[in-house]
Amino acid sequence: MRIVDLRSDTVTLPTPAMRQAMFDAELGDDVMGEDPTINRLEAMAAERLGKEAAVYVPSGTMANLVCLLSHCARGEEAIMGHMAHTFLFEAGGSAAAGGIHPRTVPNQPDGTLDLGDVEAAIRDPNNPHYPPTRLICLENTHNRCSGAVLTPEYMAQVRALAGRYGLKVHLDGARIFNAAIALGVTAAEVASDADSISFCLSKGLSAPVGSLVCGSADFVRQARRQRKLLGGGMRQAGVLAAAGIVALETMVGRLAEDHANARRLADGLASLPGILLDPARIQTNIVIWEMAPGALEAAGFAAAMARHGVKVGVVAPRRIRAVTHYGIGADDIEQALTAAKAVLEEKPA
Ligand code: TLP
Repeated sequence: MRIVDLRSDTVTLPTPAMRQAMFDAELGDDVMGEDPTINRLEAMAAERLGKEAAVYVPSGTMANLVCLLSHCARGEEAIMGHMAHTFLFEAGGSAAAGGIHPRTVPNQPDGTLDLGDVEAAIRDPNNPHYPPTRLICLENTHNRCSGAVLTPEYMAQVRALAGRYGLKVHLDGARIFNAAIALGVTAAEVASDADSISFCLSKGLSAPVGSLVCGSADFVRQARRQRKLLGGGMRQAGVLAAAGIVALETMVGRLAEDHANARRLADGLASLPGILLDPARIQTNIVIWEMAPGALEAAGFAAAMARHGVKVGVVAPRRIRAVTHYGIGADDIEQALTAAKAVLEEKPA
């Protein structure tokens, strides 16, 4: 049976061109600034994101942590959504490694933070009872909000608010190219109102390893120090960065296929009794839905789907996530829909 793995776009494997580029990569000691392949990838990333500089790090988690550590000192506060990846899924790294106080405000279903909520969360800097607010963190696309896209107009409003209070803006752009493709703008436009951006090569772009942190030259100098502190200086890692260069050169445009497949999946699932999903909300490659009251719980549904060769992720007792990516075609979406229909029919009335 063919296995259709929709658990995450992190499961993507490098393309043959990436493997060849890895084999051929020119290498050096990156901690000494001498890996030509990493230097090239960093220059490309900075150019694509419209920033002065970039630094290559091992993971999206480290990319966000390096940014938070560069912006905030111990005891300072970072505002973020209650469903932000930085808050939910990074092992509390900003607090554990940086003593940074995360202050959550509710994520709206479209991934935004209400500007009134953000403003109300900003502390009075003259009151010694409070940790000083330093940073506002956004996520685009928003993982737990079903791949929702923040618009450049919204980002500009957050930037203006941050500017009024002297705060910085960090963008977790793990899937920034999905956002750019969905909006029909460049990644630089999506990133233009952020002081720092992290983005991943090893999700929809299919490289095996690595993320980039982008920002001003000064910011990236600090980020490089934080990367070293965290043990992320990787020496001859150009062997990995080579795949990242191929990813940026060849894998961005095709993300539109993943978005079309996600929409097809969402349309099909929404028509099944037992699944609660508004397909119009699916803008990129992440489809999250609720199991209706009376239908199987998420864990039971995911286990039954796996018996039909389709892997999905359980994100809450009644909530499931499926992510489309390189290697998943229209046939696989059909297999997933056929499996879902069969599983829902299997359930005794
Ligand atoms: N997300 C993973 C899991 O950790 C949930 C996934 O399968 O989606 N920011 C965002 C928005 C992310 O979705 C992720 C990974 C990261 C950061 C962290 O990237 P990695 O896994 O490279 O540390």
